[in-house]
Amino acid sequence: MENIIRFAVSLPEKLLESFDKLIAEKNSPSRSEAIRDLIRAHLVEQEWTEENKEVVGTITIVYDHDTRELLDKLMDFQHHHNDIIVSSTHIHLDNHNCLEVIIVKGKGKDIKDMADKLISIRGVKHGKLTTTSTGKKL
Ligand code: NI
Repeated sequence: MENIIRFAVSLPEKLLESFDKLIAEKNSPSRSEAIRDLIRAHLVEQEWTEENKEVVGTITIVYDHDTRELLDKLMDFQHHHNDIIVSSTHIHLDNHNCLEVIIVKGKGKDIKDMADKLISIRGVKHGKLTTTSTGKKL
């Protein structure tokens, strides 16, 4: 079991009030858990800016499969990035719209560049990269 260290934090009263309000809205079980989550979020954000750190994430895209040549383009694109793409899942939302979740692993900058290119392919209606961590340093 990991050692837990207690430390005191001094904050302006107003800032603490705002924080407590946020904690209540987010249903966080305690200030400690909320602060741990904030620290982890900050560390993950930092990992994505480091050059040699391996990070993981997901790219979610929504597109109309009737758009001309789009399926071929998306397939081609994913084959060309098989060093980053670990897996993908496709679901058919309705008669036209598809949702795809692509799991990625690699260097933050490579993933961000790849996600930007993928999301900007003509016919992709919406796309979003979610950045997270391998969890090793958290
Ligand atoms: Ni589909």
